[in-house]
Amino acid sequence: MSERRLQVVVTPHFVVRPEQLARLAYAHPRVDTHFAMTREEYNALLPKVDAAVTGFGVTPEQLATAPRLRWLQNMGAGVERLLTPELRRSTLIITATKGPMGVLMAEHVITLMLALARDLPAFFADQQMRRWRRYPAERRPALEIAGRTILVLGVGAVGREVARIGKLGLQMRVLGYARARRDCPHVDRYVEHAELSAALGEADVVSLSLPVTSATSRIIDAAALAAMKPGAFLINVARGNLVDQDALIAALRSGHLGGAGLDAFVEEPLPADSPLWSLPNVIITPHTSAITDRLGDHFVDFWAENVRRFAEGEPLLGLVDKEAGY
Ligand code: OXD
Repeated sequence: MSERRLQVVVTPHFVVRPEQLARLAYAHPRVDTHFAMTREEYNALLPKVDAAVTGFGVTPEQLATAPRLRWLQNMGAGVERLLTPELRRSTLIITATKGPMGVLMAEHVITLMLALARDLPAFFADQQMRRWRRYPAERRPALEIAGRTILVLGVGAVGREVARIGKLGLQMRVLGYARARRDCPHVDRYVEHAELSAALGEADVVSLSLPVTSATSRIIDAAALAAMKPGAFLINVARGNLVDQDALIAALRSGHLGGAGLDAFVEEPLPADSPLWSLPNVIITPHTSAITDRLGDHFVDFWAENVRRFAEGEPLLGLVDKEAGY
């Protein structure tokens, strides 16, 4: 008797070219892949499929009318928007694209850190003016990174790579803050929640690579910012809501923080009237820390491997703990 064929719907993603996406059609011989180019096509297909590789998510109404649906592969890493109360309560398996972005995003963290350390924004401003200034009196000296301390909040796929490059490449001392896995060989010391304030005071650079959950929302609040070492840098490539943005602006304006490298904001796109745009010690990138020339390939390889595993009944990659929220 032949086994039932599995039906999977796949939605578009802006970094994945159609020919890359098409590779999913060959993920497994027993899987029929349906590409839904519009939300309407997706809505029409959802009741007929076993799984969805989706950027659209599933509404409670769709969940009620999709009897075959067993697995949802989120296209990105963060699932805070996808995880509706109904999905949390459902028996659906949810996976996120955890892992492939680790190195890419870590490269962005390191770029922002070094750019702040060397005060590249000031040099770019001079370059715009065709101005050759080696040591203007008002400019702080470049910060030497070797031997400095980085505190990595969230030692998952991204944080591990930040720790690795920081430790092995830049000779930094690495502190790690992680809820569960504490096995990164490049972290010199893991800190408990109760030690976080003290660790913030030890770090020259604080880098956020945490998911946003009820436990981590505004983990960098006014008190945490006040606990940071004077002149330290904050790097955020994760989610804007990890930080009290108004308190951050105040800490940057007062000079308590030396600078911030921000790829994630409370409101995105960052509104044109946000004071962050005009702070000289801030580098802004528009939620692009993972977007490289190879991201589309990484995504498709990950999703195709999970489709294969789904068809073979093997454990899926990037499993989301619905209780924990990531
Ligand atoms: C993600 C993101 O969650 O793009 O993947 O931020």
